[in-house]
Amino acid sequence: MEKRVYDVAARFQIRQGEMSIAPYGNGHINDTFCICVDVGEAAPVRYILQRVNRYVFPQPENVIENIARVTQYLRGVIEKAGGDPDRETLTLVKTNEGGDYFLDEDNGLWRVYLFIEGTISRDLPDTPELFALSGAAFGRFMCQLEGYDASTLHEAIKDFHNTPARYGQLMDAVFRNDAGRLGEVGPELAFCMRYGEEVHTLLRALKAGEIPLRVTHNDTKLNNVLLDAKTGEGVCVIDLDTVMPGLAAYDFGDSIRFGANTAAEDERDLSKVQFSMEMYEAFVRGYLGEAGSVMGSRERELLPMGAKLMTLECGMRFLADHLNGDKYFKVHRQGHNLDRARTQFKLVRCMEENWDAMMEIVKNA
Ligand code: ADP
Ligand code: GN1
Ligand code: MG
Repeated sequence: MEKRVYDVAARFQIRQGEMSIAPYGNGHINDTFCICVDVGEAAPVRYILQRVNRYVFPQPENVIENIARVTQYLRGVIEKAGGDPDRETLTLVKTNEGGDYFLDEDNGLWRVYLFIEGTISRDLPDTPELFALSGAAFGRFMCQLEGYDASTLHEAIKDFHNTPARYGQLMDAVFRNDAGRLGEVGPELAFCMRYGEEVHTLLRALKAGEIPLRVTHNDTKLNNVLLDAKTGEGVCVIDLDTVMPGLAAYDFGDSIRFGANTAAEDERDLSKVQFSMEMYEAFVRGYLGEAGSVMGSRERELLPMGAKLMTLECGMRFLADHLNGDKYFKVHRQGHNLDRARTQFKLVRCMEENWDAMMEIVKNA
């Protein structure tokens, strides 16, 4: 590991002892490392060290401020409920100067979290039961933030889940054709263009006052919730970089697009990419079991639309990044973002084939 990562770790108030640092996790955005400190006890003490992605978050200081505020609030909620705040929410470890982040000589912004031990993070749900438990965790997270004052939050990424704006960004990428890849994406682009009207559905419902703006997570994929390694219960919702005002339907939808896919997000063999109604049903059960009581009937009714639009939106973002030359999402092979976009569009088609059943499950939950 680069010496520099060790130098950065030394800037934080972490336990003393022999230290090893290695890359960690499968996030697409930040550079994540696990710090392991041998403190002479049976188990090492671990931390998560991250360099926040400055291309994605142009003002990472604002992101840290949001996280410091939200986690402080969550600690209070968790304590009141008799829980363990060190385990049930993220804890920022202070720098030696008492700050929440360290800026390196290249203006890279680093932070450290306590490592939440005894948990697992999954890239595919093992069973419907585990997926239901992750649904419960995200539903609970939204309820925990019900009383939080949204006006204290910075907009970490402008128009993050504004599906019409994402559609517009894709069209901009097409016109610029920066990476010269436009010739490869004809069918995918034609697919997106069928949705020029439908992309407005949720934001129009918000504008019409049919559904509320809430404080939401905005990145609810399965590997952003840590589950108890023994019981599978959701322990802690992580990756709080995008906690901002948003829609329940988009949070619901992001979990579905990731976890009800029978294959990986970047699967090349599209015959393996199917929409699992069993996983969908399980997530609805877990999510509404926690959040259902605070949601209105129109808000519930629009959950399937959240799944479809979020999947389309994510596909459009992958496709736009492919056209822009892979600047946003981390890629590990040629055409990686295009492969990801294709799985999302296949899933949108599968959801449309299952639409009536998707609506019915939410109605009867
Ligand atoms: P990204 O924004 O790049 O997705 P994340 O914050 O989600 O970064 O972190 C990447 C991965 O690191 C997570 O999916 C999870 O597996 C692991 N992780 C992050 N924070 C913690 C933590 N506090 N304790 C244990 N594991 C963590
Ligand atoms: C990114 O950070 P990560 O890997 O959990 C992205 C999400 C996408 C997701 C697609 C800040 O999530 O919006 O849905 O990749 N996060 C950001 O896998 O853009
Ligand atoms: Mg993540």
